[in-house]
Amino acid sequence: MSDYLDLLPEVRDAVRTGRPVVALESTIISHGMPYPQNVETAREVEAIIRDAGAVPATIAIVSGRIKVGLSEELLTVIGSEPGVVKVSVREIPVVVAKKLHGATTVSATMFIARLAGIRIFVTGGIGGVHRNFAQNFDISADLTELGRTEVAVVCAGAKAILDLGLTLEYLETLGVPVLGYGTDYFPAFYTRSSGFRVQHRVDTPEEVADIMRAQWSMGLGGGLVVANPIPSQYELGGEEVEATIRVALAEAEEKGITGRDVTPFLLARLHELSGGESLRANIELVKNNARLGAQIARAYWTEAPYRA
Ligand code: PSU
Ligand code: MN
Repeated sequence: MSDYLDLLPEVRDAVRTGRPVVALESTIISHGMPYPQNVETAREVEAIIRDAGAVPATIAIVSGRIKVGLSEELLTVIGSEPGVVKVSVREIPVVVAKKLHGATTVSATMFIARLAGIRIFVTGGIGGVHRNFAQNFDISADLTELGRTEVAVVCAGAKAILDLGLTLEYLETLGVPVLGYGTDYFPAFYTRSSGFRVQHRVDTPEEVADIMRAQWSMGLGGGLVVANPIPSQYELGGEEVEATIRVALAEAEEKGITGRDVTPFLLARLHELSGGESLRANIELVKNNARLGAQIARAYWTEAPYRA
């Protein structure tokens, strides 16, 4: 594993001694938000995790080396250089062997976090089953990875650019627990509720940590989704969001955008069409998730009997 991974010393020490560590993805930085707000947000999110008593570990690939924990300098490289590849699990071996720069999605970040011994990962929203699935067959590799990799993913649900009903169905098929944090409904990223119920509600970080321990110590594999709604003061209007999404989806179709370019295209258009409103919401929900992720990491590592 050390053939490919570079852990920052702080991250390595924390993992070795069983102190709380929180993984962070980098596609959200490179392909999910514009520069320079992306790098600024990434730094602030790391600071929030630190203030809450955990060690942040932003994950990315730099010149083919898998970095677990990024220096400020590398964070800026990933956030500003144009040639950074969006890396889901299937791109990891290619980007490593070709010694390219890569920003990891939820799926790739989960895989690498697990390899490094990290069990909690904070992001904005997970990928899922796309709308019009019967035609495009587009299901994010994030879901596959949630089905097989033992990492808890703290997110604000999944964006309404997706088919959230089908996304929840598919998570059920894969055996992935979906926990509503302080809510009975699956959040829709910019809005607090998608209208779809989650099966289980939790209200404290300790409850989440107990479920993680129960799942993994009995040998049930796979991840968990901790769905944490955007704070209400930052929530956008559901109908406006839906109208904007429809415009962006029609444009994507017209331009023939497919594969891994779909999500970044839609996100960028939403930011533009909403005049920056959606970007602000996006930033605030990630920060909110970072606070919760650090609390869960502390609850998990203080009494975790099970080590990576
Ligand atoms: N959802 C967001 N913002 C993002 C992403 C998802 O609200 O930036 C990114 C994440 O990195 C996620 C990826 O893992 O998009 C999913 O891409 P795809 O739909 O191509 O699997
Ligand atoms: Mn896809």
